[in-house]
Amino acid sequence: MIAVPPLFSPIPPAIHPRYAAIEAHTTAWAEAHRIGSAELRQRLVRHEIGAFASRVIPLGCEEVVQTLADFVLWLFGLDDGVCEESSLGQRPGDLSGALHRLLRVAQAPEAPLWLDDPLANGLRDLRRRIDRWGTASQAARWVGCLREYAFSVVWEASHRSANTVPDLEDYTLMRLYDGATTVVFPLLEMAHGYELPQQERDHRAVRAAEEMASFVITWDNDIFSDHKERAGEGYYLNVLRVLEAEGLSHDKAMTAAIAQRDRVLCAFVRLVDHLAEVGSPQLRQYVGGLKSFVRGSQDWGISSIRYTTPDDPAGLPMVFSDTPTDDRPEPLGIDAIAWWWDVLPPAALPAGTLLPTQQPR
Ligand code: 3E9
Ligand code: MG
Ligand code: MG
Ligand code: MG
Ligand code: MG
Repeated sequence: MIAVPPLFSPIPPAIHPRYAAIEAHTTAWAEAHRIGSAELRQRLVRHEIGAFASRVIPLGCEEVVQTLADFVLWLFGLDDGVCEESSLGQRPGDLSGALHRLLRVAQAPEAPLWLDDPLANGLRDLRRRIDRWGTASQAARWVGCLREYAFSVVWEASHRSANTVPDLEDYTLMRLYDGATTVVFPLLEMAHGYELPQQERDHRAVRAAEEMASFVITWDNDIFSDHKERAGEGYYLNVLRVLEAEGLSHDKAMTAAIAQRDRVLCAFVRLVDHLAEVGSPQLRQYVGGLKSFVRGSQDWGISSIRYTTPDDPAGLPMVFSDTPTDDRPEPLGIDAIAWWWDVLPPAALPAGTLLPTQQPR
């Protein structure tokens, strides 16, 4: 076991005060909807998914936090139960069909489709609650995000079926979607009862901020879940495995992955702080939501027994660090995401730097 050092996080932690009630309701929801096999469900309800949602949305409407918690449990029912642990996950074509049927339920919850399928029924319930708390366009965006998640897990399944590991370029692209981060974004708005103006939603700087959040959240997941994933029986895929396949030792892969997420996290904070200054009040709230999503995932990632695995301890850190291991302001050298650095505001001058007109004579 190689211990994970404390990772850099400049974002303060927070948790919704109703987290215990939310946790209990999510357990009851999973039982009522029979999400996953009895064995998987028994594992999932111990992973503090209610606390996770409560950290992601610490100040929002309780019903939306509850919807997020139930949705994340549902996502693990799908990602663990269908994509990673079932034979469907080895058959990308068939998996694609199964996901298309689920997407139809999300899109047309009123149609009596697949009424004997627990995942379909759970998704139907989630869609009804999204309609209740969100606008029509937020619900449509949620379905669209679910579709991009589905598309990327089919790509992952093709690597699983061939027992291959993608290169870093392909993996980065896949991971922007297969960590199910984009499906959470519409709930960040719904929890606070606002809608981002269309021009801002589609602005490339806002898209860059969302993608940077996805990158940090999934790289952090890869680092914290590596122990659990490596110890599992089947195929696994995370950034450490990708970097090891490119020739790095486990140690060097860990250092490299941490440096990558540190650099993106530095860029993310610089970008969202700038957007909060120049954007609408809604955008200011939205980037606050992205920050809470990043920090909430970090706090849950180091504490949930899903990752700490007490019977075979993962050696995860108990705290976060104030200093990045790498804060270089240049792109990472991954072509698909190099454009993120084009939308960054100019780097702040280091404290104490004199402007040219202030030079002492
Ligand atoms: C994550 O990747 C898979 C998602 C379906 C997990 C659902 C969680 C979220 C939407 C919240 C944010 C995302 C995270 C925590 C990555 P993976 O590596 O299969 O997750 P695992 O927990 O097995 O490491
Ligand atoms: Mg997965
Ligand atoms: Mg997984
Ligand atoms: Mg509504
Ligand atoms: Mg993982």
